[in-house]
Amino acid sequence: MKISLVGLSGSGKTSLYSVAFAEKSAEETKGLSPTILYETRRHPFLGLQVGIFDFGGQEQYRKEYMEKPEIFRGTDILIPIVDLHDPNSFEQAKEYFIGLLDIYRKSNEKPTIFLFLHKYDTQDFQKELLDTNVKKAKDMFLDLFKDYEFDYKLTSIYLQDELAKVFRDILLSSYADLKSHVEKAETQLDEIKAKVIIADISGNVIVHNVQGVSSGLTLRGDLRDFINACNAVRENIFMSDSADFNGRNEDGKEVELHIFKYIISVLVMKSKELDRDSQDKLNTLLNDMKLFADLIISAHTE
Ligand SMILES: Nc1nc2c(ncn2[C@@H]2O[C@H](COP(=O)(O)OP(=O)(O)O)[C@@H](O)[C@H]2O)c(=O)[nH]1
Ligand SMILES: [Mg+2]
Repeated sequence: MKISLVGLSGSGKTSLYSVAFAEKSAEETKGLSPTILYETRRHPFLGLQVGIFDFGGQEQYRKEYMEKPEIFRGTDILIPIVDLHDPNSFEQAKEYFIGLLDIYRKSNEKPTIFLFLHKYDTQDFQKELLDTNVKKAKDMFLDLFKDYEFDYKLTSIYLQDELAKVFRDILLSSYADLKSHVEKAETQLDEIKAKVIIADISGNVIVHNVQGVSSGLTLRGDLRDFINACNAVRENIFMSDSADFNGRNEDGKEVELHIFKYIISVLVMKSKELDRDSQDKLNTLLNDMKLFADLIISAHTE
């Protein structure tokens, strides 16, 4: 699956990638240097290789791509980015996007489009101006993509958890039934009195009810290592596609890991025996995640 991030220089493409996928904090993006020509990164998600193409947006490069439209081809999801802090750039961004749509029209491609109205925050920026710019951007850009499967998002790297969810939902959008499972899991988690993290085997957090366990989509390193180690045992020693692991200490702290179909992991942390109701709900959740894993596998083999 190819995701292309496109936008003028400085609109925030590399920052978006870094914060959502590469464990960077928003502050750390301040020193990023402009992308030259374009950069490609691969990110595994639910067993798929997701390619992320970050196209440098400076004028000279934009010209080059327009002359070499092949590099945009095969995009499944196009993410045009508008910098809400820089309304003077809107007109130029619009021209750029129109040029891109022209390329897709000529090659008969119809990527799904998610427009990011980006830098939706008041970091060194006035609230009133932000609202004005959102309105202006909506007026200018929303009509542009009406022939496409289209949605827009207000995004900011300073809202890292929300941003991770935006990308998660975009990545899931290509699998019809998966999203409803994730939404169901989200409500189930609220009712279980234990800490639960649902992640894929590469450590992309899909749903959780614990603060501070992820940075963007990426699960904390120690927990990721734990999942990796258990996954190796599953594969090399158990030689089965699913397995459960359990650890506890004298104080009654417990960690439970369930791996389903070498793709989904559910990590449960508790400090005492769960009440009956929570345990029932956890069992329902685990069953549902098993199903979820089956669905992913069948989506891949389709
Ligand atoms: N306030 C704010 N600044 C951002 C946001 N995203 C990126 N930036 C800043 O915008 C500048 C340019 O970002 P960069 O990712 O290099 O843009 P690119 O040229 O499109 O790759 C950096 O100083 C970032 O810190 C955001 O959501 N909010
Ligand atoms: Mg860049």
